[in-house]
Amino acid sequence: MKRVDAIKRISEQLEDELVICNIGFPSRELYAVKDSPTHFYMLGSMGMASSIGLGLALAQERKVVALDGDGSLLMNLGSLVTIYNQDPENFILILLDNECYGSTGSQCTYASTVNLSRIAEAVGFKNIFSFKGDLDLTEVLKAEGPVFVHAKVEPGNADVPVIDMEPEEIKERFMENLK
Ligand SMILES: Cc1ncc(C[n+]2csc(CCOP(=O)(O)OP(=O)(O)O)c2C)c(N)n1
Ligand SMILES: [Mg+2]
Repeated sequence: MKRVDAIKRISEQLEDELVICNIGFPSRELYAVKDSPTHFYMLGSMGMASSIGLGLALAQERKVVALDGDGSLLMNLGSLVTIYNQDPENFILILLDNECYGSTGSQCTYASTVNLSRIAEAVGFKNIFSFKGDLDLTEVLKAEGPVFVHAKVEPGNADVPVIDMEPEEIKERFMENLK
């Protein structure tokens, strides 16, 4: 399954959950597949989707889904430790693992030799789901958080345009939806 198909499958199963999406093509693909004021598209640093998602889950009661990448999670592995210790029951971290820095030319990451869900398990996450094919989130959405979802996807980016919203617009629309 390509990352864009995984994103499509995830977005069709979500309702009013808040979504924090990883920088680069994942955000562009989500924006192209389905845009919503419940989406926050990361346009800045790698590694921050899980941390922003955690902060948001702790700050309010709605369910938060963070879509992260293997390269980004590897850049901020400590985030798993913080998430586990903060224990937000309304937080789902979905790792779209293509074993590469897909957005910048598909250079390999170490996700091909290190199993990132085993790391989440070792940290203490109780609810971990692994997918290689169809991303049926029925059980994931019922599970108590923090939940870690490990989805293996194929490398490659969809041919989608850049997001035609200013960063301020994305932030303000998202914050308005939160009120
Ligand atoms: C701190 C930092 N370093 C480098 C970049 C450049 N950059 C943007 S996206 C990306 C690759 C992200 O890889 P991954 O998180 O695995 O997501 P994928 O594109 O593979 O879905 C890189 C290197 C950045 N935005 N921030
Ligand atoms: Mg990747």
